[in-house]
Amino acid sequence: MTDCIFCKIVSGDIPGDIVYQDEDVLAFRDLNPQAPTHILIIPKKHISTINDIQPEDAELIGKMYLAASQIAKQEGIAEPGYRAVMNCNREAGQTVFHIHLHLLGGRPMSWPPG
Ligand code: DGP
Repeated sequence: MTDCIFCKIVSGDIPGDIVYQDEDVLAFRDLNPQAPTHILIIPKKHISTINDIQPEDAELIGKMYLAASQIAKQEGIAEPGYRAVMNCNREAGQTVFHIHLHLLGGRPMSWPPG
């Protein structure tokens, strides 16, 4: 997608503070962090929202969570705990329409979220 910010980070057209990547998944620090650790984990393939995930994407979505687990260990937040959350559409607060798993940690989290 030519007008997608996260596709531009995948292609290198926009810089990202990259903490992890493999063939299918990229992870970089959020520009506007909401916790001491705030990393976005995205598929390199453009998928706009959770609603657009197809059955053939199942392995890819699993790889995003495997990356989350690995990055959490790297960042030292695996044992104390972290949140991995994906917003879908307007009412959930999605602002970038390329799916991304927010990995948040380094402080206590409240529940339910606002
Ligand atoms: P969401 O509201 O769930 O769509 O989250 C979008 C996140 O993306 C938000 O926390 C800010 C972050 N973000 C937006 N533009 C950029 C960017 O160009 N670079 C980085 N690193 N993060 C961005």
